Amino acid sequence: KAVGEKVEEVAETAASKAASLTEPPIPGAPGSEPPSLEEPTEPRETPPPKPDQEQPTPLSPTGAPSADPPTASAQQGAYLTTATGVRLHDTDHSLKVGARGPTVLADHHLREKIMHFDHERIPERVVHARGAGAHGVFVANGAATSVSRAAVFGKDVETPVFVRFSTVLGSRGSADTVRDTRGFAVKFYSSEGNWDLVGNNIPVFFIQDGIKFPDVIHAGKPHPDREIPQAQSAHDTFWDFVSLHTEGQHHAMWNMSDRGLPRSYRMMEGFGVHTFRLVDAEGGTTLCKFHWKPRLGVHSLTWEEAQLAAGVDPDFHRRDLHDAIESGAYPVWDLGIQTFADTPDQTFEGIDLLDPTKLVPEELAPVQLIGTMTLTGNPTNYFAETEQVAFHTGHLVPGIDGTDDPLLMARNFSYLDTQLTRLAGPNFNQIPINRPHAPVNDMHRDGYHQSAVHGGVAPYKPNTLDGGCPFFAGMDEGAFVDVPVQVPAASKVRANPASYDDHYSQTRQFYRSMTPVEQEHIVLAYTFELGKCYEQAVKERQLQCLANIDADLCAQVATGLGLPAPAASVEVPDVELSPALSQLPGEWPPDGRMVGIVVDPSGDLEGVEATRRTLLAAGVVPLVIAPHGGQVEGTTVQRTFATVRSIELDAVLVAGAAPPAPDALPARDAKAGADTAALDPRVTLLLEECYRHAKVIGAWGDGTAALTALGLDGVAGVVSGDDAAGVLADVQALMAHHRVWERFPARA
Ligand code: HDD
Repeated sequence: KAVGEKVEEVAETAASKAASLTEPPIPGAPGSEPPSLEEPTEPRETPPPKPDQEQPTPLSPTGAPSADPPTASAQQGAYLTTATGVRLHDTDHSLKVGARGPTVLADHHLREKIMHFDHERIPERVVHARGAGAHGVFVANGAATSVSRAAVFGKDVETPVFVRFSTVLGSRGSADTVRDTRGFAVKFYSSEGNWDLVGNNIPVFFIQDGIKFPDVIHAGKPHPDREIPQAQSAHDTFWDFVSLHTEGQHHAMWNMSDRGLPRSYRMMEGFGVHTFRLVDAEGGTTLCKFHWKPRLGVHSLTWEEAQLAAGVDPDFHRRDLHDAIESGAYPVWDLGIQTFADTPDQTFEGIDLLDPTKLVPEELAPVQLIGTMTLTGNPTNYFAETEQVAFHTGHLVPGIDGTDDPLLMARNFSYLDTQLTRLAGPNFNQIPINRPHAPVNDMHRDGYHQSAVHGGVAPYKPNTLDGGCPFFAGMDEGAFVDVPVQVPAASKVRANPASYDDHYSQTRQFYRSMTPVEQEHIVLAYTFELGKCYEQAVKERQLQCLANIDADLCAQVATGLGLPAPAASVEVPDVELSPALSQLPGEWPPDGRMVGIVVDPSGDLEGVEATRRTLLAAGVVPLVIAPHGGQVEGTTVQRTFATVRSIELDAVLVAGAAPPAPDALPARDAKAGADTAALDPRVTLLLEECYRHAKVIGAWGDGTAALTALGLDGVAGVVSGDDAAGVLADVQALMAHHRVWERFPARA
């Protein structure tokens, strides 16, 4: 047909369509029903499906339904293709004029492959860039239903979760075991939409007002002129900041304690930090703080272990989490809440609940357990899940609300904003890992990376054209209805409440609540960090802060720095100690712990097998260690001296005999007075380090000679005996305490 004819045809079709749309009667036409001024209350017919809004329905990248789950839909079909689905027969050779080139510009596959590679990296998170993720499930015990109507807290309700643990200061490729705060962010894919609990392993924060966040982070990040040091606070700008903004002293104290060096992500507490507001079914409100309690107890590395791990195994925490989940030693945390009456002053026992630099001691407000989280799955693809997951403090569900904590308010702005750059546009909630499992029917449209093909024509309300869809929900249909909280009339000011001025009483409370060995670690940490500062004025100002916290702490650090200890410069109210702040003492299950077993062909290999079986049955991972890989008389070797280091082990056993010194390696005395000439020096190093790091050491049969040679007989936490089973039983009992605390000079 001629073009003119076609145009005519299209115009006719459009006219007849328009005519058909006028039936039934045109509103307002003579004889028709009077027009309705109301938006319809029910859809006239089911609105067309909106592909991104039917989570988790699998979709192909074009928005068409797909048989594959969303995360797998990236790879379909058996053949290698271009990004547009054209099958390829070669991907190793660019298209050239003859085998020696030149390469031709017409090679689309080459250009597409290189273009995509060139753009694989996205900006790393401005903080918390280094992280590890895992999938799991949260099961509520129902205890919170009296204070919150959130479906996620309903008795026995199971909610899928994705968790991301992280360090704060380091870049994405930095070491895991640096001294730093750890992020503990949990995304609950609840039936009422996503709830993100974006917390840390420390219950207080550096600053009281989010407007200072860029400042504290700039102070903690590497110096801009040299871009060092990486991933740590041991430098001038950090200590300059916290000694001037003394509200940061409390958080810094936690960082200097063993909490700054977790043994594993599985052994960290988590805290929501802010006070949140729970809303019950009748609209009643309760203030609360969230706590994650690890079933394995809180456990930390020693400073030397942390430093060794940063070199020997920079992925220490990521590996630990992955291996534990892979081996079925699923990490478990109980979620708990401290609750407080929602009084107008929002304080509890004199503690300002809106001040994020303050905690509420558990002795004053016990943590009530409301559910359990178990991590059961590793990510399939780190970029797709761990890197692209986007948390946000504003992702709340009905029954859980925020408060006016000025830090939280700034966070509510920041977490949305940052994703625009990091995930390149406003549609990041369509990325599979961020998609809610609840149905989504928002009225957002278009934007970069829009992957939905929205149906309907009226993304506004009220509307008649989409039959009034989407509809508003009431409380009964699970709507998030804002609590009408009273805000006292006041002038707009740039100021803090007077209660925010006390920067030291809880810092002192923390230090004085520690056991002697924990206090010793704190002293050493301050001494190290300030020893790394160049500026005398910074060291002196921080010593002044320490003097305000505790005179003895200040004196010890000052001695280490070779500086005079100042007297306190402010009056600090004394507060009751809180033993719950200490990580010690306690007994904990051994799941996923590592026990090294040093073997030699002349040793007790039957005993090794029995030991392995007993450990595996107890959920502990046995690692057979020998000078070479392969097998030792039929026993499979898992680590050689080249691939093991003490940091990996929670205890070490010498099985019947220790490998002797090989001719090729010169023997050396590792410990004064020890007679280690006959021992393989790598065994000496391993045992020496395990001794220094206060790990349980055991040996049986002739293996005990190695302990004698090292002068370890009769030392606390060193077990020797005739048979493997007896030694192992004692070793397991000692491991329940995490470390042999008596071995530290200060004693537990
Ligand atoms: Fe934050 C990431 C935790 C204060 C701004 N923060 C981030 C993550 C965690 C926290 C765990 C990593 C999330 C992930 O794994 O993707 N942040 C906290 C806690 C805070 C806190 C417990 C205080 C109680 N944060 C805070 C403030 C601001 C931010 C006051 C800004 C005003 N935080 C961000 C951010 C990040 C972030 C820039 C970087 C990447 C991201 O958000 O998604 O928006």
